Amino acid sequence: MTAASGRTRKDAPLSPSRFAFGGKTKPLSELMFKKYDVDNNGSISCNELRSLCYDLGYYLSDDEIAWAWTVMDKDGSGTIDYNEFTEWWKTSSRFEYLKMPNEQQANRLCRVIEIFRSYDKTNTGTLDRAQFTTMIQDLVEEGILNGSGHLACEFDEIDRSHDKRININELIAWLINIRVLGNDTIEKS
Ligand SMILES: [Ca+2]
Ligand SMILES: [Ca+2]
Repeated sequence: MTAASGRTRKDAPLSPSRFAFGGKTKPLSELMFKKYDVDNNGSISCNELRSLCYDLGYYLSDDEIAWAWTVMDKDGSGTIDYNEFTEWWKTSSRFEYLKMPNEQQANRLCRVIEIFRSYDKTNTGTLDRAQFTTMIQDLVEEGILNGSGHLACEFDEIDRSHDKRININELIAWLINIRVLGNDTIEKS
C-alpha cells in the first residue's frame, strides 16, 4: 500500500507550476526569439543574430553572418521572422547548418546563381514560373539537379513569400531542403 502510493507520487507528472517560466510550456525557440529580439519589433536583425550565436559559443564574422542570414531568411523578405527562426532552431545541428559553404559547394552555388541570373533579364532578383521552370531544366542538364525527383518540384512550395516569383533566398532554401546544398550533403554524393 505504502509502496504503491509512493510509486504513484513519484511517477505523477509535475504540476505545471513546477516548471520554469511560470508554468507556461513555451517552446525554447519562442523564448530565444523574444530574448534576442531586443528592439521587440517581431523580427531578428543581423546584430541580434550575431549576438545570439556569440552567446551560444559561435562567433560569426561579417561574411559568416551574411551567409547565415541568407540561409535563415528563407523567403528573402530581408527580415528573419518568428517562423523562420523556429524552423532554423529546430534543425538538428543548427550551427552546422549556418556554416559557410565549402569550396565545392561554393562553386556549385556560384553556378546556380549564374544560371538564375541568366534568366533574370530585367534584374529583379526573381524569376516567374515559366523562367523558373526553364532554369530547373538547365540545372538538370548541368547535373546539379536530377531529372526525375527534382523536376517534380512544387513551385508554390518553393515560393515561400507567395508572390508568384522565386527569389534567390527561396531557391537556396529549397536547394538546402532537397540536400543539393548543405554541409553534410555534397561530400557524400
Ligand atoms: Ca524572412
Ligand atoms: Ca517568392
